[in-house]
Amino acid sequence: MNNTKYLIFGFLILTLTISTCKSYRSPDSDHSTSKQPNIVFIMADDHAVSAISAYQDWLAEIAPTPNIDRIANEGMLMTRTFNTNSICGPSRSAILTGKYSHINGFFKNEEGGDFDGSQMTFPKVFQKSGYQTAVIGKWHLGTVPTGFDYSKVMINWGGQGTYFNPIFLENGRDTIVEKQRHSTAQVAHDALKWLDTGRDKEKPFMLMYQFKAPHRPWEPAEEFKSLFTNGDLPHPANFNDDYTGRIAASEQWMEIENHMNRHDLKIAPPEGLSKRELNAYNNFGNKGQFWTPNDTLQGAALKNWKYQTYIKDYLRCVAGVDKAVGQMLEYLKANDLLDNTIIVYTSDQGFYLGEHGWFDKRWMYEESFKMPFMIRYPELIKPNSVNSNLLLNIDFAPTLLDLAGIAVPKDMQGVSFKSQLESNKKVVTRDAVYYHYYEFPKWHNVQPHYGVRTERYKLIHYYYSMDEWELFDLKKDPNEMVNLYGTSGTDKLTQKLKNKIKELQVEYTDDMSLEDMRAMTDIVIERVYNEEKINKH
Ligand code: SGN
Ligand code: CA
Repeated sequence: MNNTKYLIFGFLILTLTISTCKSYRSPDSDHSTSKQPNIVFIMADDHAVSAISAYQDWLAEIAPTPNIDRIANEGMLMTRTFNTNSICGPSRSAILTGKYSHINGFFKNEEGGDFDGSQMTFPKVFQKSGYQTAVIGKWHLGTVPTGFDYSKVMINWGGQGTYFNPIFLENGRDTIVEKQRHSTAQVAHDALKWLDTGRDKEKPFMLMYQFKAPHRPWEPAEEFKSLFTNGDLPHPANFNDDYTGRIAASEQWMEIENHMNRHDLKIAPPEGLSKRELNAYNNFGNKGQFWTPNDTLQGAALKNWKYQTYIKDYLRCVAGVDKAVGQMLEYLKANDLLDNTIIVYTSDQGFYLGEHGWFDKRWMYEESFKMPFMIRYPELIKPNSVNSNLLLNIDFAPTLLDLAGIAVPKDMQGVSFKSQLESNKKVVTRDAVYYHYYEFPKWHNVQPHYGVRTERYKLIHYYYSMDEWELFDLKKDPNEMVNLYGTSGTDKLTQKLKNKIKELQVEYTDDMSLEDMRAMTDIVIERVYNEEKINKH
């Protein structure tokens, strides 16, 4: 580590120490425990807004999600919820702590170390306030979950978990290989079991119900494989983006046409390969190596074949999640818990379903920056409500605590949007949201960048090994194809947005030098969870 890295590290540790030293108040004494709402926080992995029919986006008719939609139809649909760093672990850490990545310390998925579970998180606050807490399913934060009365989280494949034979760690002690069910069905089974027999029914509960699906490599359960077998699905509008005027975008490795591997697209490997050969066979394509399943399939036809294989498997995985959400809603209803339970549906971030020709996430472009978010709580929220204010994943923690009548720790950077759920109340809303992504070059060669998004405009700075800016008018160019940065008549607007970035960087204490930001990308700290270590036990 050079001096800069030490400095950043010292800064992170100091921040974490300060934040964990602050105390929080217990719930209002007149707020009787029995009346406190339960929470079911449902989170999928990489579930794009466009693949949820409640959003009425371009896939709505083709791939309906009736169970997930119920949460929105009977509650409120948020149309402008964004994350602070569009990648799994960092988004999950931001959700748990209510703080940006540079404060909670988990800013990269790869080689950025593990989540510091000793810091304050919203499940811990619920637990200290008398709630029964549990996390079941995907965790992906390395260290053992803290703040939960019960945990059963996937730990294989670097904490990603697998669709089949996933390995779970139960209560930080027991390793269990689940061979009977697909990962989504297993998580559903375990969550319902905990609700039914695992918890103390005298206390309110806060359950985090978290799926691996529909994450890469998009392996649906057998029962969903018959979906979408009648012909091709449509392409998104900017499927054939050529990245003109956007240098960072032209350098990524996440094109459906050029960077999907054989395993992604379910090409059966030849028999008799060694483990090493099998890996090489499966991963072929990741770095742009050309392959085709059939010598006559080339060019646009090959790109379309890859896209169809991908999108169909992705949507079949979504169908599995939708079913699991339905099972949860049915359980709550059958057990008279539906109306006193706040139900949230979200995803750690969005995803590209062919927009810009891509899969994966990471960018501050809308498809990955945006998170689905919907919330059902009839006590407060009218059915079919829609909220288009600018919200962030760091707001989830304060909002859920606030809804339960629990004081929000003062050092959380997010703000409660409880008042926005009560439609008759005047609310103060943000005029801009701030974003910062650090991981590079793994896995998809996406330049570290930060930026700001207002209702209408977005300004992004790619700063790691280039110095490039992008400016978009989201009203005129919702697909973010035309970079207006440096074009005539945009100087004033650009300056205004740059000032806003500075203002938010100061507000969130992310106002370090570019050199220090680059040093964060360069940090190498080994992760805890990996299969080899688990196998040694
Ligand atoms: C894996 C995937 C990547 C993906 C990261 C992060 N490759 O490494 O495509 O970007 O996870 O995903 S894979 O070949 O192993 O599937 S995240 O959800 O954990 O952020
Ligand atoms: Ca994810």
